[in-house]
Amino acid sequence: APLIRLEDYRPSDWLIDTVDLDISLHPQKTRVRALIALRPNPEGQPGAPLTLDGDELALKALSLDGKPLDASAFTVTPQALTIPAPPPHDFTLTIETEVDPSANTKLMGLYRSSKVYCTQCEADGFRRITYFLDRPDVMSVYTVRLEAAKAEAPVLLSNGNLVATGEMPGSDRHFAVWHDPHPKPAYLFALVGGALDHVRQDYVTADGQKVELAVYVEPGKAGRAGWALDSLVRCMRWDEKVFGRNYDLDVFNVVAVSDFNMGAMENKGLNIFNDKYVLADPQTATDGDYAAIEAIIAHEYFHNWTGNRITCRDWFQLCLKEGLTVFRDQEFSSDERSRPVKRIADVRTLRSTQFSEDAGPLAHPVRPRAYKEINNFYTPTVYEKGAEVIRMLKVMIGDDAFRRGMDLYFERCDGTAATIEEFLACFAESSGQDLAHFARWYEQAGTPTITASGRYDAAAKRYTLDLKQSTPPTPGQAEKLPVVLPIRLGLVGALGDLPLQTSSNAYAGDGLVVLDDAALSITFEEVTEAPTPSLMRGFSAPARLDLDLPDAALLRLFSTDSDAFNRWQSLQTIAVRALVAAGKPGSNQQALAATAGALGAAFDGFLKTDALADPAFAAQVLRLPSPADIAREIGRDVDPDAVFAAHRSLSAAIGEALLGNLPGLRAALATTGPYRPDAASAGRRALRNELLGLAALAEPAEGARLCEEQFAAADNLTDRLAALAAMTLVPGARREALIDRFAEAYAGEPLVLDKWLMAQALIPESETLERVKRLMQHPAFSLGNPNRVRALIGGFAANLTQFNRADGEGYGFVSDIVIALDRSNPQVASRLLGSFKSWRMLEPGRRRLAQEALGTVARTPNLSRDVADIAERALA
Ligand code: DPP
Ligand code: ZN
Repeated sequence: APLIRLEDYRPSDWLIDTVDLDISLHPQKTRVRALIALRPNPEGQPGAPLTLDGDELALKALSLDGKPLDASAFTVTPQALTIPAPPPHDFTLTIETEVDPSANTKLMGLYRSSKVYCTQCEADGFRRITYFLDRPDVMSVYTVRLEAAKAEAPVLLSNGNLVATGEMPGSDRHFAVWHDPHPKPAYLFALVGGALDHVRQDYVTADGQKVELAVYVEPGKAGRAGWALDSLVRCMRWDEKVFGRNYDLDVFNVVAVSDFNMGAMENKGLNIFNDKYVLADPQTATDGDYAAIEAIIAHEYFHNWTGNRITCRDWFQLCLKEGLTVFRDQEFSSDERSRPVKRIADVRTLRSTQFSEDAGPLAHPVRPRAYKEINNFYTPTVYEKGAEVIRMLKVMIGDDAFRRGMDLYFERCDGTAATIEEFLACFAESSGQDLAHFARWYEQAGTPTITASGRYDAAAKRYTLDLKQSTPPTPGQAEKLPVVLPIRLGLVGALGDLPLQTSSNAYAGDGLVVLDDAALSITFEEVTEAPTPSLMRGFSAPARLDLDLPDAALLRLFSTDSDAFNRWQSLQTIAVRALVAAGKPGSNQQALAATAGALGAAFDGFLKTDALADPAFAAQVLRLPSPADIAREIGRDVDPDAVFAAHRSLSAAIGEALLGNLPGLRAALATTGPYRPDAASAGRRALRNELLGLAALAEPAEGARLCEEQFAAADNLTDRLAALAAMTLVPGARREALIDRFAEAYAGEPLVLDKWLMAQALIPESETLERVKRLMQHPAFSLGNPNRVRALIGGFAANLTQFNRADGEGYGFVSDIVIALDRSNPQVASRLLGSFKSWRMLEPGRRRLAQEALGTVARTPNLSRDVADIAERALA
């Protein structure tokens, strides 16, 4: 496949001002008639040929300005329809194609999911519906007529506003016409047709426009759509208040479908969702699901401005909409819930997904410079690191300049397909700062390490902080330059933060130091006692911090730091340090016992005093970094079994230290009354269930009894699933019995059974591979449904010890599935292959076996571009 490069970008030679689609839905033979109005682009090449993209299309008819086009006037290949000598002026094309939605297992373009017609066009699915200039900088006004059998598709939806509906006389068919006045790229086109129930609500925007909101779901599931609708109303108000953004159509529809490659899609006025991120009731969704639905509903809604009204010039600019929109949804959730707890959760995700990507062969800049398959760049780097870059920008220029920059961006770029340069120019202007150096965050891959050390001169009352930065090489970028690192900091004394006084240029005030060179020394004056530095408060940059504080100083930060994030980080750092040391082969386990003692005592004291004041925070404090986090920190010659054993032993020892406290605390944390999904109630459940997991490790028999009791007594899925998860830590007949009870209780609930599949796939025991193979035969599993595959196979691939079995069987199993799945759904297959991204950090035996499995994939004939690209880059 050819490499597509940012530097080769050229404007389209042709533009399409309007698109009239007439789509007659049929399970196997859907007819699409597209009338497109073409115009030479003044910025393009005059007299250029017209090449329309296409993929797996059957062309049925083609006319130009209403007259059938002679066969000699155009050519059709599998990927394109070309008119070599088009008229040198405006003209129309009428293109008729036929597509088979039932045969579309790639879930790109038009397909059927449980009898519902739906579409997915980002990044390049529209070319699977009709021939088109399928690129985001071609923006058109769409009018869409949909026609279908009434019984099969009583509901017919597309983008924009509904302008007409009617029956087809003398037939069982009906139609609906939708018009979207906002020009948009083809990737935002959508349609839905099917028998669906819905819930609805009226909304009035801040500028007085009435909007009909609706959430459509499978028949019988309307009772589970309320939370999504409620979240939608809240995020619409929030965007008005915080970003001054109002909605701009008469309707806003959300549709849940059960077969979906991604989480959700922001099609203009018609968001289509993976049903996992819409459906919720206390019996079938966990607290985590409620929070995720709220966040993703908001994310897709926020795209209406950051993505749709202002879209991307080309796919290299993907982070322009994704990083920014993730930042916006994170801010929304922070305002709706607890800001520090949200930050901690987001940083956990960033480290586990993005830092690991950055450390391996699939590392790439936030704005990639080249790609073979754009679908492989919907990554944690583009999304999560992209959001971190926006967050740093806000820290650097301040809240006011950030808001004015956003306003300027909305004003200046509305209705355009924009670039990162245009975005940054708005903030350079609003802040008066030169952001040229800051822009390096978009170009340079890899996670910087900040190395810090401090010296206190008691006589001079002077504290000097030495800071250095370095970024390791990544594929294609051997040499790294310094990036702009905003470091929020404080100097913590016995009674809390000390005043900061310095004359350094790097000090921006308000506890912010900017490290933009390779090294920096900064001296604080009038420091009246030996301080403990608290660096990277709130995780002010997506970097690693290397600061050698003794455990006693970290424990002091835990009790006195004013920054909640660093309070949490302090104990995590103690745990990481001990686990990294103990997880290396042949290491000394003595140190681990000392750490278990120190952490156990800290947790115990914390739980006895202020944990109940903020249980959600306490749950985060008690949750150790995962074994995968430790493996990544070790970074080379990793033995997953040794890492896991160290982790197990520390967790169990901490559990033992807390045992005396457990019953009383769990009783005090029990929620009363019916289940409510709010953050405070969820926090109590989270801490209570964290303690359950520790109990299961520390005292398996008693832990198992508690799990059984909690499973039987619970009135909600959160507590029942937590009981199952804790029970999976305790091998034996009681575990198998609870697994069976769970399956019986939730038979007929595919989304709940996904969690059941995943909980089993994650069991860290050598029998798990056989169990997973057995579960593939279970009626709850299907290789054709992305959610099922991600739960069972994706779950197994995330199982550190079992995916990385020393005999290589885990690799062989997953790579075989990747090869099989690639024939039906390349996107899901290539995501799964991404599980190999950390193979180079393993010890030599596993490294060789993982490399062989990747090689087997790479040598398979007729691979999709998606899978071939990942295999090739992973091996490079
Ligand atoms: N639907 C995906 C998202 O919102 C891709 N745009 O991130
Ligand atoms: Zn998005």
